[in-house]
Amino acid sequence: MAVERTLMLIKPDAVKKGVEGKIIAHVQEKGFKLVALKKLRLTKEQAQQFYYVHKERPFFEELCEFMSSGPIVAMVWEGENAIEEIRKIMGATNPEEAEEGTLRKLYGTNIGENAVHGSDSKESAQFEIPFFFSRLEIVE
Ligand code: IDP
Repeated sequence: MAVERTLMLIKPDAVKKGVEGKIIAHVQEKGFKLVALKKLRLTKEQAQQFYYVHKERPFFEELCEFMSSGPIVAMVWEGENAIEEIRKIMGATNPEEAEEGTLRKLYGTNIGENAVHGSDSKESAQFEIPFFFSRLEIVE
């Protein structure tokens, strides 16, 4: 299996709850390596650019409002099959449907405010990582 990099965000709801450290520790304990990290606040326009693939979906406006409503934490994680594995660690989109022990079950609020984002494919990781980080900000 290939070593991959994936982008993960800790969304504003989880930052407000103060669980950034717990989320980072959880992913580290699963064996992944943190190679980039920053805290920032997106403007609504930046959130729209980041989520442009969802622009036709009914929740797009709500999602971009939420994602720009407060600070987030952006991270790049590295490891074997990282894209798919980190999606498993996150759990289902709706925290009510997420498996016990997943990040969304543990820390999510509802289907929109669901604590974390993770790239869902190699193509999305290739767009999402450089959206937040320059090459110099990713530690080899
Ligand atoms: P994912 O984050 O699990 O990949 P997507 O369906 O790609 O889920 O949706 C992207 C994000 O949009 C979700 O993480 C969630 O924050 C938000 N979202 C998805 N479905 C809804 C909804 O029905 N209402 C409000 N927000 C939603």
